[in-house]
Amino acid sequence: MKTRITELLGIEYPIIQGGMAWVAEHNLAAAVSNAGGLGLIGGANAPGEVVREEIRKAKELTDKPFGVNVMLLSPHAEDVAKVVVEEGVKVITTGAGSPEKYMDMWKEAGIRVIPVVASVALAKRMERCGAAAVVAEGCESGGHIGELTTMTLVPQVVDAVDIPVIAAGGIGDGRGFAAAMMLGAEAVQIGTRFVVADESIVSDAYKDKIIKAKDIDSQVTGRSHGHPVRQIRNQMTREYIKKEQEGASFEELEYLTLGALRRAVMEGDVVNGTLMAGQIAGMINKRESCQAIIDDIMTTANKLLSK
Ligand code: TUI
Repeated sequence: MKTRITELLGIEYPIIQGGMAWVAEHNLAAAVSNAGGLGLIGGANAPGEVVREEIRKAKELTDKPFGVNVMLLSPHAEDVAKVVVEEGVKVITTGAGSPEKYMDMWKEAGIRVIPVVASVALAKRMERCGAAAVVAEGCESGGHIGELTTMTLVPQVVDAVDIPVIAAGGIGDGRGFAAAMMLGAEAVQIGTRFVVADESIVSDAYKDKIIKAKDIDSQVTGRSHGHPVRQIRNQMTREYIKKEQEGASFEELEYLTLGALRRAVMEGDVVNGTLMAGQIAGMINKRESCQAIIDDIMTTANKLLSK
């Protein structure tokens, strides 16, 4: 299947892996790229030198294109923004903010910049400052989210910009892929289904929570301080939301989640850890390789779209 995104990025299938904090490290990114999609290394809150090492390790595992996600709320975003240029990364996605101040530097380096947006206004601004495409991410996604659903956001962004649009949020199989194409998207970004991939380094306990999750098992924390995060409900989310309702300060809430994503991913702490996952978790019921995931999505999507 060819779209402007497959052409732009030199990939076989229009599937991009989400740049998930702690989860999207070099093994997963390389596996997705080797399977014909675009793998991404998630910069998250990591220092520039850690991201540099991740990029170098990914290069050892694949000669296919891969990208880096720069998380703009990170205290190291500026450093990471420079490291990606120095390491010759070809594609950057950004999240949780506007990458305007880095655009000139990245474009001069010939990098294709694909900001993740949650509104039409930001999509238009990104097109004006030279983005090659945008990811329109609905609030079905795991992690930090905006207000609109994928079904409403994607067609509005498609109508508002001329650059290609990648749909994200609540897409985990060939039906979701086909639906996104119907909304005018030219690729999809998938996160949660890749969290449970064989090549993902995420703890077994975290993967099991996604596999066992039902449709209503995700919850959004952090609405009270403007940083809503979707994750699977557990003791931590219950305590967090209770404290939010009691009017706890941002600092107190932050303290509750300090290092919690790392604990979930690396140590399998599914009780007090942060289990970021999208609403699609209820539909994900097995572990498989990245190749099997991509093949399954494309086989179903091709059948549906040729009907
Ligand atoms: O960035 C994401 N997802 C993420 S980042 C992350 S790490 C984190 N952990 C806790 C708190 C905050 C971050 C986990 N998941 N997705 C892309 C995304 N970007 N979703 C929403 C946005 C967004 C929201 C508002 C982008 C821009 C924006 O406003 C910018 C502006 O200037 O208007």
